[in-house]
Amino acid sequence: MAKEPRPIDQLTIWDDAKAMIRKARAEGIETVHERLDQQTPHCKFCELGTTCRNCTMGPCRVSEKKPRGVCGADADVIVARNFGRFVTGGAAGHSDHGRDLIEVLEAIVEGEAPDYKITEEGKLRTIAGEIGIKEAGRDIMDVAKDVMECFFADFGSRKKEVSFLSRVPQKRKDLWAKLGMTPRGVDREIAEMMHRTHMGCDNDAPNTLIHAARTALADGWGGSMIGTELSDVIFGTPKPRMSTANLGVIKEDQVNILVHGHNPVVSEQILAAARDPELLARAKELGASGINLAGLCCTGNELLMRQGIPMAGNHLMTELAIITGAVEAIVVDYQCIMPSLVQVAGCYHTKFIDTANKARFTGAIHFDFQPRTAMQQAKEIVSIAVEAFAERDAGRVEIPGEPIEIMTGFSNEAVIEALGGSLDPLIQAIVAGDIKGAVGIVGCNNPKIKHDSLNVGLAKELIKRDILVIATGCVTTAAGKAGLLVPGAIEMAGPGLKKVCGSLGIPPVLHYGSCVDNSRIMQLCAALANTLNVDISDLPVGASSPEWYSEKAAAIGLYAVASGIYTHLGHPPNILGSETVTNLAVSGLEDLVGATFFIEPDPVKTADLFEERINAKRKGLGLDK
Ligand code: XCC
Ligand code: SF4
Repeated sequence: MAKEPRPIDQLTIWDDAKAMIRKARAEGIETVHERLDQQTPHCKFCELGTTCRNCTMGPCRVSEKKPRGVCGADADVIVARNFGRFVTGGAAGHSDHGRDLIEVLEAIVEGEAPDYKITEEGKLRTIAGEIGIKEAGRDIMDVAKDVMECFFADFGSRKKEVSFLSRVPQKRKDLWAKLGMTPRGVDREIAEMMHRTHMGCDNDAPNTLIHAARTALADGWGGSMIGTELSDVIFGTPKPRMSTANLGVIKEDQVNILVHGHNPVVSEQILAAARDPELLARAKELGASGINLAGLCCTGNELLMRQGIPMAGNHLMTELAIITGAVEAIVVDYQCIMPSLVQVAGCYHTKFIDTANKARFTGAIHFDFQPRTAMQQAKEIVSIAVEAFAERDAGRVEIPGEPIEIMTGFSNEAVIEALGGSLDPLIQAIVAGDIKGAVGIVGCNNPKIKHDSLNVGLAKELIKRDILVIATGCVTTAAGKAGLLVPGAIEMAGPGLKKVCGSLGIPPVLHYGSCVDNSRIMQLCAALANTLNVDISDLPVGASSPEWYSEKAAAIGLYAVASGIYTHLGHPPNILGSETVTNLAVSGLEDLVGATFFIEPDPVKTADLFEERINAKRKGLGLDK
């Protein structure tokens, strides 16, 4: 028997989302929420992490009654292996994204990418210096070539550590070396995890988890960091600017193109093509007043940070954006793109266009997007969207709500500039106790959790307590829609944070970019620790992913913990079937790396725990008695 759909008020905190779920139900269109109902209850073994499918003597499901798989693996081994592979999937996603940026840099160096250029020569030279490449007096293309080679080598097997470990405090690096956690090469750690988790290899849960941490660190300080830094070099380092968010950014009288996924390589070109005079003229001919580009998820974050392009929505808004009936095309690259979008687009005139050979969708219009032909392909894509405007059914268009103002563009470079050239004023504000500490709230939505309730709830609780919040990924849109990303949001902050942010004219929640840009937060923590001559684990900081769902979020959480940052998850990964693994995650890691995970579904209790931790760290640094 089909289940009753859950009441819409329980699904999301947003009016724009509620209106679109209502419209979807009226039009008979299925969304993530109905599919979750169909899939619930989930398999208990899989939830606990005690299913193994790593060989054909199985699959095995272990329990108290049947404690070992056919090969003899127990729950600890199976859970650790599953979690190891889970994290590795995430590290691979971020890192392969990073590699794509190296390939664009390579194409630039070889003169094969006429539509891309080195936008930030100064930043490229700084990076070269940090990774030990001589740059003074050298032609920028020669420097770029060496940086490109060095980063490619970071993915391989010949290095003892990835290049950006030069940013890590020495104490932390020594600790990693002692624990066997130093990330050597990105692809190497990923491949080694696949090897270790083959039947008959690493059958010691803690040992597997150490390597999971090493793989995650190869992501955070390798693949992701390379992705962020080269995106800045090629497309520009973000600077503070204003933009808007929510479904109201979709314009009734324009051709609407949504870009979705993670990598700016495609979407930056779509943006440029959307400004092409011929395509604009054609749009006008068809009765549109212009071509409107808006973002979803992290591709949206990339364009928002650097170009101020408005944000239509986060993960759980992606289906709903199409349901406005006013989207001519959704152009995707990779990651977090629900395959259901093809079906939802098919219910309207919306063209679903995929652009990556490694992320194809059955039923999509496919472009094999290449640096060499980028602009020409981007124009073809925009042209498809423009022509689709003629097919729009005006009777089915409903765009809910008015756009909300947000401030974006807080790269570390921009923050340091706002502070007058160094981190000292920030450190002084922390020392004085005006800012008690900082927490990065990052990551996703998950239909198991009321959409954005925890993302917003936690951010509000923290700023009240004078804890600065840094937002990335899908939390950005949540914070933005809640009015937390504008300078005026200091009215919701505690007195100290209000004073500091007020004098700088910045919001108490800073948008720091996409999910790979969590590497910016790692760099900031490392810089603070280095300035104070302490380890990252000594800082009054924390990390949180309240509504996470993805393998990538698990990788981020693990590299944060392994870097010494106390990290909150709103719900647990599938590890509870092993006491050893669970205990290690929520307490045992403290002794090893100076930080742990904690799991807490309530935003107020979460804020309490962060406050307690931050106060303890402040005491440790001698800031408070
Ligand atoms: Fe994906 Fe980055 Fe999560 Fe959003 S936050 S749902 S991973 S888009 Ni990265
Ligand atoms: Fe079962 Fe062991 Fe094979 Fe896993 S590796 S499926 S536990 S026999």
